[in-house]
Amino acid sequence: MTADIFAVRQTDATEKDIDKDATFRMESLLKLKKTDKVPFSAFMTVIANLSFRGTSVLLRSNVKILDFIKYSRVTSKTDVGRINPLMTKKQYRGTCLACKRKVYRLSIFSVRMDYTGRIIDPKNLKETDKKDIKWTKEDPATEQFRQFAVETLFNPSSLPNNILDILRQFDSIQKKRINAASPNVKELSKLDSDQILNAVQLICKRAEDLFAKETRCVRVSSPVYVLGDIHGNIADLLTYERNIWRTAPGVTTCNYLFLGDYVDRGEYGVEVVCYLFALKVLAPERFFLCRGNHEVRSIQKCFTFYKECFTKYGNRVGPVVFEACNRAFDRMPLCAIIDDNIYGAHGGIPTSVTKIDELMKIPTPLQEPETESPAAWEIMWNDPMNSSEFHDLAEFMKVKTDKIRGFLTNSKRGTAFYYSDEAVDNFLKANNLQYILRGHEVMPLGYKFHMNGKVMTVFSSSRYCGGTNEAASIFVDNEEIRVLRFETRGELKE
Ligand SMILES: [Mn+2]
Repeated sequence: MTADIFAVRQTDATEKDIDKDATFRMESLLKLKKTDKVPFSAFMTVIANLSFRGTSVLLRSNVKILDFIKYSRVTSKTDVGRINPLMTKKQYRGTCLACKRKVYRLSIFSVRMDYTGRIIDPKNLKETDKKDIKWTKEDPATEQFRQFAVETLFNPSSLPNNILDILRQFDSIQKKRINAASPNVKELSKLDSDQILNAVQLICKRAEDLFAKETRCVRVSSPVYVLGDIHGNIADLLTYERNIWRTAPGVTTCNYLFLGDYVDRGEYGVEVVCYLFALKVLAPERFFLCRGNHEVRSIQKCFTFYKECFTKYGNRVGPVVFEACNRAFDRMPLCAIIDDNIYGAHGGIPTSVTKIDELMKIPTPLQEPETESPAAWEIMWNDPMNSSEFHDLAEFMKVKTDKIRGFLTNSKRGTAFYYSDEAVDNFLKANNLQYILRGHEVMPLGYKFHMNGKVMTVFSSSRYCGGTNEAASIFVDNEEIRVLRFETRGELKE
Protein backbone atom coordinates (compact mmCIF):
# COMPACT_ATOMS: atom_id res chain seq x y z
CA MET A 1 0.00 0.00 0.00
CA THR A 2 2.87 2.35 0.80
CA ALA A 3 4.35 1.55 -2.59
CA ASP A 4 1.02 2.36 -4.27
CA ILE A 5 0.76 5.70 -2.47
CA PHE A 6 4.24 6.59 -3.67
CA ALA A 7 3.34 5.52 -7.20
CA VAL A 8 0.18 7.66 -7.37
CA ARG A 9 2.09 10.67 -6.05
CA GLN A 10 4.62 10.03 -8.79
CA THR A 11 7.64 10.54 -6.50
CA ASP A 12 10.94 8.93 -7.44
CA ALA A 13 10.99 6.77 -4.32
CA THR A 14 13.41 3.85 -4.20
CA GLU A 15 12.71 0.43 -2.73
CA LYS A 16 14.61 1.53 0.32
CA ASP A 17 12.47 4.67 0.79
CA ILE A 18 9.31 2.59 0.54
CA ASP A 19 10.59 0.02 3.00
CA LYS A 20 11.61 2.74 5.45
CA ASP A 21 8.19 4.40 5.23
CA ALA A 22 6.37 1.09 5.68
CA THR A 23 8.44 0.14 8.74
CA PHE A 24 7.75 3.58 10.24
CA ARG A 25 4.00 3.22 9.74
CA MET A 26 3.96 -0.26 11.24
CA GLU A 27 6.05 0.52 14.28
CA SER A 28 5.16 4.05 15.27
CA LEU A 29 1.58 4.30 14.10
CA LEU A 30 0.29 0.76 14.57
CA LYS A 31 2.70 -0.36 17.31
CA LEU A 32 3.35 -3.62 15.42
CA LYS A 33 6.37 -5.50 14.13
CA LYS A 34 7.05 -5.30 10.41
CA THR A 35 6.02 -8.94 9.90
CA ASP A 36 2.76 -8.80 11.96
CA LYS A 37 -0.70 -8.91 10.40
CA VAL A 38 -2.61 -5.63 10.74
CA PRO A 39 -6.05 -6.02 12.39
CA PHE A 40 -8.79 -4.31 10.34
CA SER A 41 -10.04 -2.17 13.28
CA ALA A 42 -6.52 -0.88 14.00
CA PHE A 43 -6.06 -0.04 10.31
CA MET A 44 -9.41 1.85 10.20
CA THR A 45 -8.50 3.78 13.38
CA VAL A 46 -5.23 5.15 11.98
CA ILE A 47 -6.96 6.13 8.75
CA ALA A 48 -9.88 7.78 10.58
CA ASN A 49 -7.64 9.87 12.87
CA LEU A 50 -5.61 10.91 9.82
CA SER A 51 -2.28 9.55 11.10
CA PHE A 52 -1.94 7.06 8.21
CA ARG A 53 -1.81 9.63 5.39
CA GLY A 54 -2.17 9.16 1.65
CA THR A 55 -4.73 6.35 1.42
CA SER A 56 -7.49 8.57 -0.06
CA VAL A 57 -5.51 9.10 -3.26
CA LEU A 58 -5.79 5.38 -3.91
CA LEU A 59 -9.57 5.69 -4.28
CA ARG A 60 -9.58 8.73 -6.51
CA SER A 61 -10.13 8.53 -10.26
CA ASN A 62 -7.46 10.28 -12.27
CA VAL A 63 -10.17 11.43 -14.74
CA LYS A 64 -12.75 14.12 -13.95
CA ILE A 65 -16.17 12.51 -13.53
CA LEU A 66 -17.90 15.05 -15.86
CA ASP A 67 -15.32 14.37 -18.55
CA PHE A 68 -15.82 10.67 -18.01
CA ILE A 69 -19.59 10.93 -18.53
CA LYS A 70 -19.25 13.33 -21.43
CA TYR A 71 -16.81 11.21 -23.38
CA SER A 72 -17.95 7.70 -22.65
CA ARG A 73 -21.53 6.42 -22.13
CA VAL A 74 -23.67 9.39 -23.09
CA THR A 75 -21.75 10.20 -26.24
CA SER A 76 -22.05 6.70 -27.57
CA LYS A 77 -25.79 6.67 -26.81
CA THR A 78 -26.46 9.93 -28.63
CA ASP A 79 -24.49 8.64 -31.58
CA VAL A 80 -26.56 5.49 -31.71
CA GLY A 81 -29.73 7.56 -31.38
CA ARG A 82 -28.74 9.74 -34.28
CA ILE A 83 -28.18 6.75 -36.50
CA ASN A 84 -31.44 5.00 -35.61
CA PRO A 85 -33.82 6.20 -32.88
CA LEU A 86 -35.18 2.66 -32.49
CA MET A 87 -31.77 1.35 -31.46
CA THR A 88 -31.69 3.33 -28.19
CA LYS A 89 -35.15 2.01 -27.34
CA LYS A 90 -34.14 -1.55 -28.14
CA GLN A 91 -31.08 -1.30 -25.86
CA TYR A 92 -33.42 -1.32 -22.89
CA ARG A 93 -36.16 -3.59 -24.18
CA GLY A 94 -35.30 -6.63 -26.21
CA THR A 95 -38.11 -8.95 -25.36
CA CYS A 96 -40.75 -8.40 -22.71
CA LEU A 97 -40.04 -9.38 -19.13
CA ALA A 98 -42.56 -12.18 -19.29
CA CYS A 99 -40.65 -13.68 -22.19
CA LYS A 100 -37.43 -14.00 -20.26
CA ARG A 101 -36.15 -17.01 -18.35
CA LYS A 102 -38.36 -19.63 -19.89
CA VAL A 103 -37.45 -23.24 -20.16
CA TYR A 104 -37.55 -24.39 -23.76
CA ARG A 105 -37.81 -27.81 -25.28
CA LEU A 106 -37.47 -28.94 -28.86
CA SER A 107 -40.71 -29.31 -30.72
CA ILE A 108 -41.23 -32.74 -32.14
CA PHE A 109 -42.70 -31.49 -35.42
CA SER A 110 -41.25 -29.75 -38.37
CA VAL A 111 -43.99 -28.55 -40.67
CA ARG A 112 -44.10 -27.52 -44.27
CA MET A 113 -46.31 -24.69 -45.43
CA ASP A 114 -47.80 -24.46 -48.88
CA TYR A 115 -48.11 -21.17 -50.73
CA THR A 116 -51.51 -20.46 -49.16
CA GLY A 117 -50.00 -20.60 -45.67
CA ARG A 118 -51.67 -23.92 -44.88
CA ILE A 119 -49.72 -26.63 -43.15
CA ILE A 120 -49.03 -29.74 -45.11
CA ASP A 121 -46.77 -32.70 -44.59
CA PRO A 122 -45.94 -32.51 -40.86
CA LYS A 123 -42.78 -34.46 -40.02
CA ASN A 124 -42.32 -36.25 -36.73
CA LEU A 125 -38.67 -35.61 -35.86
CA LYS A 126 -38.69 -38.57 -33.48
CA GLU A 127 -38.88 -40.72 -36.57
CA THR A 128 -36.93 -38.72 -39.12
CA ASP A 129 -34.12 -37.20 -37.01
CA LYS A 130 -33.52 -39.82 -34.37
CA LYS A 131 -29.87 -40.10 -35.35
CA ASP A 132 -29.19 -36.46 -34.48
CA ILE A 133 -31.31 -36.11 -31.36
CA LYS A 134 -31.82 -38.47 -28.47
CA TRP A 135 -35.46 -37.88 -27.57
CA THR A 136 -36.19 -38.41 -23.92
CA LYS A 137 -39.47 -39.54 -22.48
CA GLU A 138 -41.75 -36.61 -21.65
CA ASP A 139 -44.16 -35.92 -18.81
CA PRO A 140 -47.85 -36.81 -19.44
CA ALA A 141 -48.93 -33.21 -20.12
CA THR A 142 -46.31 -32.77 -22.83
CA GLU A 143 -47.21 -36.14 -24.29
CA GLN A 144 -50.84 -35.06 -24.41
CA PHE A 145 -49.92 -31.80 -26.11
CA ARG A 146 -47.93 -33.73 -28.70
CA GLN A 147 -50.81 -36.06 -29.27
CA PHE A 148 -52.97 -33.00 -30.00
CA ALA A 149 -50.37 -31.81 -32.50
CA VAL A 150 -50.41 -35.18 -34.30
CA GLU A 151 -54.16 -35.63 -34.39
CA THR A 152 -55.47 -32.09 -34.72
CA LEU A 153 -53.15 -29.12 -35.01
CA PHE A 154 -50.84 -30.38 -37.76
CA ASN A 155 -53.19 -32.86 -39.30
CA PRO A 156 -54.42 -31.26 -42.55
CA SER A 157 -57.58 -33.37 -42.51
CA SER A 158 -58.54 -32.83 -38.86
CA LEU A 159 -61.99 -31.33 -38.30
CA PRO A 160 -60.89 -27.72 -37.57
CA ASN A 161 -58.34 -27.70 -40.42
CA ASN A 162 -60.95 -29.12 -42.74
CA ILE A 163 -63.49 -26.48 -41.70
CA LEU A 164 -60.94 -23.73 -42.35
CA ASP A 165 -60.21 -25.11 -45.81
CA ILE A 166 -63.88 -25.33 -46.70
CA LEU A 167 -64.53 -21.77 -45.53
CA ARG A 168 -61.45 -20.36 -47.25
CA GLN A 169 -63.13 -21.10 -50.55
CA PHE A 170 -65.36 -18.07 -50.01
CA ASP A 171 -62.30 -16.11 -51.12
CA SER A 172 -61.84 -16.60 -54.86
CA ILE A 173 -58.05 -16.46 -54.78
CA GLN A 174 -57.81 -18.85 -51.85
CA LYS A 175 -60.26 -21.13 -53.63
CA LYS A 176 -58.01 -21.41 -56.67
CA ARG A 177 -54.99 -22.04 -54.47
CA ILE A 178 -56.72 -24.65 -52.34
CA ASN A 179 -58.07 -26.43 -55.40
CA ALA A 180 -54.56 -26.56 -56.83
CA ALA A 181 -52.92 -27.67 -53.57
CA SER A 182 -55.61 -30.05 -52.25
CA PRO A 183 -58.12 -31.02 -54.92
CA ASN A 184 -60.01 -33.21 -52.45
CA VAL A 185 -61.26 -30.37 -50.24
CA LYS A 186 -64.98 -30.01 -50.80
CA GLU A 187 -66.92 -26.77 -51.09
CA LEU A 188 -69.50 -26.02 -48.47
CA SER A 189 -72.33 -26.18 -51.01
CA LYS A 190 -71.25 -29.71 -51.98
CA LEU A 191 -71.60 -31.11 -48.47
CA ASP A 192 -74.90 -32.67 -47.47
CA SER A 193 -76.80 -31.35 -44.47
CA ASP A 194 -75.80 -34.24 -42.20
CA GLN A 195 -72.11 -33.65 -42.90
CA ILE A 196 -72.56 -29.96 -42.11
CA LEU A 197 -74.56 -30.69 -38.99
CA ASN A 198 -71.95 -33.11 -37.75
CA ALA A 199 -69.05 -30.69 -38.36
CA VAL A 200 -70.83 -27.68 -36.82
CA GLN A 201 -71.93 -29.62 -33.76
CA LEU A 202 -68.46 -31.02 -33.14
CA ILE A 203 -66.58 -27.75 -33.55
CA CYS A 204 -69.13 -25.89 -31.39
CA LYS A 205 -68.87 -28.50 -28.65
CA ARG A 206 -65.09 -28.29 -28.58
CA ALA A 207 -65.19 -24.47 -28.47
CA GLU A 208 -67.88 -24.62 -25.78
CA ASP A 209 -65.63 -26.76 -23.57
CA LEU A 210 -62.71 -24.37 -24.04
CA PHE A 211 -64.77 -21.24 -23.24
CA ALA A 212 -66.22 -22.90 -20.15
CA LYS A 213 -62.70 -23.38 -18.76
CA GLU A 214 -61.59 -19.79 -19.37
CA THR A 215 -61.88 -17.03 -16.78
CA ARG A 216 -64.60 -14.46 -17.38
CA CYS A 217 -61.88 -11.88 -17.99
CA VAL A 218 -59.10 -13.48 -20.01
CA ARG A 219 -55.47 -12.34 -19.76
CA VAL A 220 -53.78 -11.73 -23.09
CA SER A 221 -50.26 -10.54 -23.75
CA SER A 222 -48.87 -8.46 -26.58
CA PRO A 223 -48.21 -8.58 -29.46
CA VAL A 224 -51.95 -8.82 -30.05
CA TYR A 225 -54.33 -7.81 -32.83
CA VAL A 226 -57.70 -6.68 -31.49
CA LEU A 227 -60.70 -7.00 -33.79
CA GLY A 228 -64.17 -5.56 -33.33
CA ASP A 229 -67.54 -6.60 -34.75
CA ILE A 230 -67.53 -9.11 -37.63
CA HIS A 231 -71.31 -9.57 -38.07
CA GLY A 232 -71.32 -12.49 -40.49
CA ASN A 233 -68.78 -10.91 -42.83
CA ILE A 234 -66.73 -13.98 -43.85
CA ALA A 235 -65.06 -12.06 -46.69
CA ASP A 236 -63.50 -9.55 -44.30
CA LEU A 237 -62.47 -12.34 -41.96
CA LEU A 238 -60.58 -13.99 -44.82
CA THR A 239 -58.95 -10.65 -45.59
CA TYR A 240 -57.58 -10.64 -42.03
CA GLU A 241 -56.45 -14.22 -42.50
CA ARG A 242 -54.50 -13.19 -45.60
CA ASN A 243 -52.98 -10.21 -43.84
CA ILE A 244 -52.55 -10.91 -40.15
CA TRP A 245 -52.61 -14.65 -39.54
CA ARG A 246 -51.60 -15.96 -42.88
CA THR A 247 -49.83 -19.01 -41.53
CA ALA A 248 -51.58 -21.86 -39.77
CA PRO A 249 -52.77 -21.08 -36.20
CA GLY A 250 -50.18 -23.42 -34.68
CA VAL A 251 -47.23 -21.37 -35.91
CA THR A 252 -48.31 -17.73 -35.60
CA THR A 253 -46.35 -15.55 -33.20
CA CYS A 254 -49.08 -13.09 -32.25
CA ASN A 255 -52.24 -13.28 -30.20
CA TYR A 256 -55.69 -12.35 -31.51
CA LEU A 257 -58.52 -10.90 -29.48
CA PHE A 258 -62.05 -10.61 -30.88
CA LEU A 259 -64.46 -8.30 -29.10
CA GLY A 260 -67.72 -9.98 -30.07
CA ASP A 261 -70.68 -9.68 -32.44
CA TYR A 262 -69.85 -12.50 -34.80
CA VAL A 263 -73.39 -13.11 -36.04
CA ASP A 264 -76.47 -11.14 -37.23
CA ARG A 265 -76.75 -8.49 -39.95
CA GLY A 266 -74.27 -10.19 -42.31
CA GLU A 267 -75.05 -13.18 -44.49
CA TYR A 268 -72.49 -15.68 -43.16
CA GLY A 269 -72.99 -15.93 -39.42
CA VAL A 270 -72.67 -19.72 -39.23
CA GLU A 271 -69.52 -19.64 -41.37
CA VAL A 272 -67.91 -16.89 -39.28
CA VAL A 273 -68.68 -18.78 -36.07
CA CYS A 274 -67.29 -22.07 -37.42
CA TYR A 275 -64.18 -20.35 -38.76
CA LEU A 276 -63.44 -18.61 -35.44
CA PHE A 277 -64.22 -21.72 -33.39
CA ALA A 278 -61.83 -23.72 -35.59
CA LEU A 279 -59.08 -21.19 -34.79
CA LYS A 280 -59.94 -21.38 -31.09
CA VAL A 281 -59.75 -25.16 -31.10
CA LEU A 282 -56.45 -25.21 -32.99
CA ALA A 283 -54.73 -22.52 -30.92
CA PRO A 284 -56.66 -21.79 -27.69
CA GLU A 285 -53.79 -19.75 -26.25
CA ARG A 286 -53.55 -17.54 -29.34
CA PHE A 287 -57.15 -16.76 -30.25
CA PHE A 288 -59.48 -15.22 -27.68
CA LEU A 289 -63.16 -14.54 -28.28
CA CYS A 290 -65.26 -12.29 -26.05
CA ARG A 291 -69.05 -12.34 -26.13
CA GLY A 292 -70.96 -9.54 -27.87
CA ASN A 293 -74.57 -8.51 -27.42
CA HIS A 294 -75.50 -10.47 -30.55
CA GLU A 295 -74.25 -13.74 -29.05
CA VAL A 296 -77.62 -14.01 -27.31
CA ARG A 297 -80.62 -16.08 -28.54
CA SER A 298 -83.31 -13.46 -28.02
CA ILE A 299 -81.31 -10.87 -29.99
CA GLN A 300 -80.61 -13.31 -32.86
CA LYS A 301 -84.34 -13.99 -33.10
CA CYS A 302 -84.98 -10.25 -33.61
CA PHE A 303 -82.16 -9.93 -36.15
CA THR A 304 -80.98 -12.45 -38.78
CA PHE A 305 -78.97 -15.33 -37.29
CA TYR A 306 -81.99 -17.41 -36.23
CA LYS A 307 -83.52 -17.07 -39.68
CA GLU A 308 -80.15 -17.75 -41.34
CA CYS A 309 -79.89 -21.14 -39.61
CA PHE A 310 -83.34 -22.11 -40.85
CA THR A 311 -83.02 -20.87 -44.42
CA LYS A 312 -79.59 -22.45 -44.87
CA TYR A 313 -80.14 -25.76 -43.14
CA GLY A 314 -83.90 -26.28 -43.02
CA ASN A 315 -86.34 -26.98 -40.23
CA ARG A 316 -84.62 -30.15 -39.00
CA VAL A 317 -80.93 -29.20 -39.00
CA GLY A 318 -81.41 -25.42 -38.60
CA PRO A 319 -82.48 -25.39 -34.95
CA VAL A 320 -79.70 -27.83 -33.98
CA VAL A 321 -77.05 -25.59 -35.58
CA PHE A 322 -78.57 -22.54 -33.85
CA GLU A 323 -78.52 -24.24 -30.46
CA ALA A 324 -74.99 -25.66 -30.86
CA CYS A 325 -73.60 -22.17 -31.61
CA ASN A 326 -75.50 -20.62 -28.71
CA ARG A 327 -74.38 -23.20 -26.17
CA ALA A 328 -70.83 -22.08 -26.94
CA PHE A 329 -71.80 -18.36 -26.84
CA ASP A 330 -73.32 -18.87 -23.37
CA ARG A 331 -69.86 -19.79 -22.07
CA MET A 332 -67.73 -17.16 -23.81
CA PRO A 333 -65.58 -14.88 -21.66
CA LEU A 334 -66.89 -11.33 -21.31
CA CYS A 335 -63.76 -9.23 -21.33
CA ALA A 336 -59.97 -9.29 -21.54
CA ILE A 337 -56.93 -7.57 -20.06
CA ILE A 338 -53.94 -7.01 -22.30
CA ASP A 339 -50.51 -6.73 -20.63
CA ASP A 340 -52.10 -5.65 -17.32
CA ASN A 341 -52.75 -2.30 -19.00
CA ILE A 342 -55.62 -2.40 -21.51
CA TYR A 343 -59.19 -3.53 -20.90
CA GLY A 344 -61.11 -4.99 -23.85
CA ALA A 345 -64.83 -5.84 -24.08
CA HIS A 346 -67.66 -5.59 -26.59
CA GLY A 347 -69.52 -2.59 -25.13
CA GLY A 348 -67.35 -1.45 -22.29
CA ILE A 349 -67.58 -1.07 -18.51
CA PRO A 350 -70.55 -1.98 -16.29
CA THR A 351 -72.32 0.21 -13.71
CA SER A 352 -72.37 -2.18 -10.80
CA VAL A 353 -68.85 -3.60 -10.81
CA THR A 354 -65.62 -1.64 -10.76
CA LYS A 355 -63.06 -4.32 -9.90
CA ILE A 356 -61.87 -6.94 -12.37
CA ASP A 357 -61.78 -9.46 -9.49
CA GLU A 358 -65.55 -9.01 -9.18
CA LEU A 359 -66.05 -9.53 -12.93
CA MET A 360 -64.27 -12.87 -12.54
CA LYS A 361 -67.13 -13.99 -10.30
CA ILE A 362 -69.80 -13.63 -13.00
CA PRO A 363 -71.28 -17.11 -13.35
CA THR A 364 -71.16 -19.28 -16.47
CA PRO A 365 -73.03 -20.39 -18.54
CA LEU A 366 -75.37 -17.42 -19.03
CA GLN A 367 -78.34 -18.28 -21.25
CA GLU A 368 -80.15 -15.05 -20.55
CA PRO A 369 -77.54 -12.59 -19.37
CA GLU A 370 -80.03 -9.72 -19.19
CA THR A 371 -81.71 -11.29 -16.16
CA GLU A 372 -78.93 -13.58 -14.94
CA SER A 373 -76.10 -11.03 -14.73
CA PRO A 374 -76.68 -7.29 -15.21
CA ALA A 375 -72.89 -6.74 -15.15
CA ALA A 376 -72.39 -9.18 -18.06
CA TRP A 377 -75.26 -7.55 -19.96
CA GLU A 378 -73.81 -4.07 -19.51
CA ILE A 379 -70.31 -5.15 -20.55
CA MET A 380 -71.87 -6.32 -23.82
CA TRP A 381 -74.19 -3.33 -24.33
CA ASN A 382 -72.85 -0.09 -22.81
CA ASP A 383 -71.60 2.82 -24.95
CA PRO A 384 -69.10 5.59 -24.10
CA MET A 385 -70.29 9.20 -24.25
CA ASN A 386 -68.10 12.29 -24.17
CA SER A 387 -68.43 14.88 -21.38
CA SER A 388 -70.39 17.64 -23.10
CA GLU A 389 -72.98 15.29 -24.58
CA PHE A 390 -73.22 13.45 -21.28
CA HIS A 391 -73.92 16.65 -19.36
CA ASP A 392 -76.47 17.81 -21.94
CA LEU A 393 -78.26 14.48 -21.75
CA ALA A 394 -78.21 14.48 -17.95
CA GLU A 395 -79.72 17.97 -17.98
CA PHE A 396 -82.37 16.89 -20.47
CA MET A 397 -83.21 13.85 -18.33
CA LYS A 398 -83.23 16.09 -15.24
CA VAL A 399 -80.60 13.96 -13.49
CA LYS A 400 -77.92 15.43 -11.25
CA THR A 401 -74.48 14.30 -12.49
CA ASP A 402 -72.94 14.20 -8.99
CA LYS A 403 -75.24 11.32 -8.02
CA ILE A 404 -74.80 8.94 -10.95
CA ARG A 405 -71.04 8.16 -10.94
CA GLY A 406 -70.79 8.68 -14.70
CA PHE A 407 -73.60 6.43 -15.97
CA LEU A 408 -76.86 7.35 -17.71
CA THR A 409 -79.65 5.23 -19.17
CA ASN A 410 -78.87 4.36 -22.80
CA SER A 411 -81.72 6.00 -24.67
CA LYS A 412 -80.40 5.05 -28.12
CA ARG A 413 -80.41 1.32 -27.44
CA GLY A 414 -83.34 1.14 -25.06
CA THR A 415 -81.26 -0.99 -22.70
CA ALA A 416 -78.08 -0.66 -20.62
CA PHE A 417 -76.11 2.58 -20.08
CA TYR A 418 -73.86 5.31 -21.40
CA TYR A 419 -70.59 5.73 -19.52
CA SER A 420 -68.76 9.03 -19.18
CA ASP A 421 -65.20 10.19 -18.67
CA GLU A 422 -65.81 9.99 -14.91
CA ALA A 423 -66.93 6.33 -15.05
CA VAL A 424 -63.94 5.48 -17.24
CA ASP A 425 -61.50 7.17 -14.86
CA ASN A 426 -62.99 5.37 -11.85
CA PHE A 427 -62.76 2.01 -13.59
CA LEU A 428 -59.22 2.50 -14.90
CA LYS A 429 -58.00 3.79 -11.54
CA ALA A 430 -59.63 0.97 -9.55
CA ASN A 431 -57.88 -1.62 -11.72
CA ASN A 432 -54.64 0.23 -12.39
CA LEU A 433 -55.27 0.25 -16.14
CA GLN A 434 -54.72 2.82 -18.88
CA TYR A 435 -57.03 2.15 -21.86
CA ILE A 436 -60.35 0.65 -22.89
CA LEU A 437 -60.81 -1.03 -26.29
CA ARG A 438 -64.34 -1.91 -27.43
CA GLY A 439 -66.45 -2.55 -30.52
CA HIS A 440 -70.26 -2.34 -30.69
CA GLU A 441 -70.64 0.85 -32.75
CA VAL A 442 -70.01 1.15 -36.49
CA MET A 443 -67.51 3.91 -37.39
CA PRO A 444 -66.86 5.38 -40.87
CA LEU A 445 -63.13 4.51 -40.72
CA GLY A 446 -63.57 1.40 -38.61
CA TYR A 447 -62.22 3.06 -35.46
CA LYS A 448 -62.79 6.08 -33.24
CA PHE A 449 -61.04 7.61 -30.24
CA HIS A 450 -63.13 8.84 -27.33
CA MET A 451 -62.19 10.80 -24.19
CA ASN A 452 -58.74 11.83 -25.30
CA GLY A 453 -57.89 8.31 -26.49
CA LYS A 454 -58.58 6.56 -23.19
CA VAL A 455 -61.42 4.70 -24.92
CA MET A 456 -61.23 3.39 -28.49
CA THR A 457 -63.91 1.82 -30.66
CA VAL A 458 -62.85 -0.73 -33.26
CA PHE A 459 -65.21 -2.16 -35.87
CA SER A 460 -64.00 -4.89 -38.21
CA SER A 461 -66.82 -5.43 -40.67
CA SER A 462 -66.65 -3.17 -43.71
CA ARG A 463 -69.71 -1.95 -45.62
CA TYR A 464 -71.86 -2.89 -42.66
CA CYS A 465 -75.56 -3.20 -43.56
CA GLY A 466 -74.83 -2.04 -47.11
CA GLY A 467 -73.09 1.14 -45.89
CA THR A 468 -69.69 2.57 -46.76
CA ASN A 469 -67.71 2.13 -43.53
CA GLU A 470 -64.19 0.75 -43.57
CA ALA A 471 -62.86 -2.09 -41.39
CA ALA A 472 -60.10 -1.64 -38.82
CA SER A 473 -58.22 -3.53 -36.17
CA ILE A 474 -55.91 -2.45 -33.38
CA PHE A 475 -52.38 -3.76 -33.07
CA VAL A 476 -50.91 -3.68 -29.58
CA ASP A 477 -47.16 -4.23 -29.49
CA ASN A 478 -43.98 -2.82 -28.01
CA GLU A 479 -45.86 -0.44 -25.71
CA GLU A 480 -47.74 1.08 -28.61
CA ILE A 481 -51.39 0.94 -29.72
CA ARG A 482 -51.63 1.23 -33.48
CA VAL A 483 -54.75 1.49 -35.63
CA LEU A 484 -54.68 -0.69 -38.77
CA ARG A 485 -57.18 -0.14 -41.56
CA PHE A 486 -57.88 -2.72 -44.24
CA GLU A 487 -58.70 -2.56 -47.90
CA THR A 488 -61.39 -5.22 -48.03
CA ARG A 489 -62.75 -4.77 -51.52
CA GLY A 490 -60.19 -6.29 -53.89
CA GLU A 491 -59.71 -9.99 -54.10
CA LEU A 492 -63.22 -11.29 -53.72
CA LYS A 493 -64.28 -10.22 -57.21
CA GLU A 494 -63.38 -12.60 -59.97
MN1 LIG B 1 -72.82 -4.87 -30.65
